Amino acid sequence: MTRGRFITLEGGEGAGKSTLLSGLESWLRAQGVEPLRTREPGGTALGEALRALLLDPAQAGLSAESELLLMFAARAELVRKLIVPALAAGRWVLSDRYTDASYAYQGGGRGQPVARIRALEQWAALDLKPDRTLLLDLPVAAARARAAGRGHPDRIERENDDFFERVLSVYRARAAAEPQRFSLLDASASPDVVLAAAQAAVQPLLGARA
Ligand code: Z5A
Repeated sequence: MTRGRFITLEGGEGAGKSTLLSGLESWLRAQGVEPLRTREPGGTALGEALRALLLDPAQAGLSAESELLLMFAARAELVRKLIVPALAAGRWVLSDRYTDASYAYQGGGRGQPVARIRALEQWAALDLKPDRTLLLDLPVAAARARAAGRGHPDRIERENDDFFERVLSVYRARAAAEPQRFSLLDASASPDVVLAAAQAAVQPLLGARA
């Protein structure tokens, strides 16, 4: 059995990940691939419960350490219960965010040490890396404008622009450091153009199927 492919989407708030995931999912189906779609934090019963807690504005005082550990608690479940079994069964997995988000938000945004996040990635997430990561790159002001139309901001969306600038700069640095895994997509383009760029980035993985 050929192992499935693991594709993750990353970017700041409102960068268009959900929109792109839907387009990518339909396109993959048309290519004969039935992907499993999931999201982080979330994707399992425990993960979704932790997501609700993590995004709840009532948890405004949550420490950066607790936030990091809860993100990885959700991820430990998702990796073991869903992602690894699916990949082993030959399925493709599409995830709306994954470990890069912890480096960007808890590392860049909250200032948690990279070495601590790396240790959690190795232990809690089994050091599982995506085959391809699509980074939706969008300036913070544009992301803010998109998010503004959505009503009640969650706990993390309430952070200030400096926080999101740090998040974006870590994402960009990670993409520059691992160009073989990351594809940087201009998220200010129209959804069709973003989807076409994502298809071009994923196409080589289709060709590599046995
Ligand atoms: N988080 C963390 O801190 N650490 C971690 O390890 C993980 C996560 C895994 C929840 O993530 C929060 O968890 C997130 C990071 C943190 N907090 N923040 N901020 P999330 O992914 O669920 O939340 P989000 O980043 O706010 O994503 P979102 O709200 O789902 O947005 P999106 O999926 O990127 O965008 P969208 O819903 O597809 O589009 C947003 C709007 O823009 C919508 O009106 C679209 O119609 C429009 N749109 C989409 N694409 C376009 C284009 N190309 N042009 C114009 N308009 C567009």
